[in-house]
Amino acid sequence: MTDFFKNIPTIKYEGVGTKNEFAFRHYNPDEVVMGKRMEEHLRFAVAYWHSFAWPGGDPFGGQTFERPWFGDTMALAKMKADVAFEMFDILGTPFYAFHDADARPEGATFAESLRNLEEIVDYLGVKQESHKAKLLWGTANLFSHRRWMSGAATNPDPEVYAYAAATVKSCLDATMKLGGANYVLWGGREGYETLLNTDLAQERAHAGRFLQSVVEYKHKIGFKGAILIEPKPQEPSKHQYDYDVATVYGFLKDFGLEKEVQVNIEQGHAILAGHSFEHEIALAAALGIFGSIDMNRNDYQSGWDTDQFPNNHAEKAVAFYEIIRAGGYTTGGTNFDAKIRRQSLDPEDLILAHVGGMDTCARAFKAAAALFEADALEAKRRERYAGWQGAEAKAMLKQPLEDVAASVLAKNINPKPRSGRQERLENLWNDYI
Ligand code: XLS
Ligand code: NI
Ligand code: NI
Repeated sequence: MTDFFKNIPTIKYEGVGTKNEFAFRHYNPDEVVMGKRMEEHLRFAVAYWHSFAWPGGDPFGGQTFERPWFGDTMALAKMKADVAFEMFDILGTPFYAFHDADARPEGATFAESLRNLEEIVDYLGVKQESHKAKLLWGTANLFSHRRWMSGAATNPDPEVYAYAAATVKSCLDATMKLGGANYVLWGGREGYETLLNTDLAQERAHAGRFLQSVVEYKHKIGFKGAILIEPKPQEPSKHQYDYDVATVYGFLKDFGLEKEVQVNIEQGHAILAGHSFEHEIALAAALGIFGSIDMNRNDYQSGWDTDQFPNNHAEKAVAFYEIIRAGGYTTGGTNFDAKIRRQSLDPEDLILAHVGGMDTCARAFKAAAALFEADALEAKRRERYAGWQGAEAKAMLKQPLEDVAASVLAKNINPKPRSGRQERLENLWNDYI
């Protein structure tokens, strides 16, 4: 036991009337909604990097947090893991997620980094046995160290490609050993700063081959989890090749991977790409590649990925509605890829940020589930497309263009426009929020 969270109680559900800051108002893990416990629906995960590795810097200033586990030794890495699992226990979160670089000190060579990773993975494995939290996903940090500055799999230097392959292999091995439900690839530097020095076609081909080899390796070792790509349009690169869900789908098709790889969709990334979170989820579901989400919120003015904790349940309800329509998570979950602000120095801030985020999601989820179960919106949607249920309409989709054209003359077709009823549907939403 460390004393980092001393005097902070385990968070319990007390309901909306409570004045206790250290309690859930909406998240009751055991409450059954749509035939399943909330905990199993939401599958919350804590992100190791924001809560335990990030020092509180921004582009104008460095470290603001002083944590007793900051430093480069294995002993400190283990203290970090101890504190992390204490936080998972306090929150009751069933999952966590981490990059290699969050959990182990960087070695002087790849071999040393690998040894450090293996040692911390063994340590995390022992922790998992005596605590509730399990691994939602593992991933490799292929963006922080200076070796990645010109990309990882898309680096012009073949040695960096090799180093990236070795790193991802080690992180897939680690994820498999810890029983991870997924493995995530986010291509932070898989893109370019300027086209003036970039062979875009070659870089894209390397990214495709790299991903194929990751999938091949997954099958070789028998990893049963899902491989997930996390789309993001830019930041840190000027342009990232995994721009958004639609771009990733085209990329997967190109390399024959659309049945092998799904997406991990992040709210802030959707906003940066000029989409809504719910659009990205709905599109991924429509394409059969919805996997998991990184839950956070972006500042709508700043133009970068601010990774704030969600606190607007009405906004998140629309996203959860799309997840429910998609059939919910299978291997995926709700990972808080969110960090407290750099002035939020106290251990309490770390806990209460997650409490608020979990409550926001639970409230959003319950509203979305109630609307879905009432079938109010879906009934209207079905009604809108009802014309396509007729045999003639279905047959038309098989006909050549000229036959469809001829039917307009033969039957004197003269369509009558109908209201899309947007405002009425928006009002309907408000009844549930
Ligand atoms: C950064 C990404 C990152 C991934 C994991 O913007 O969201 O945190 O989720 O590498
Ligand atoms: Ni993310
Ligand atoms: Ni992000």
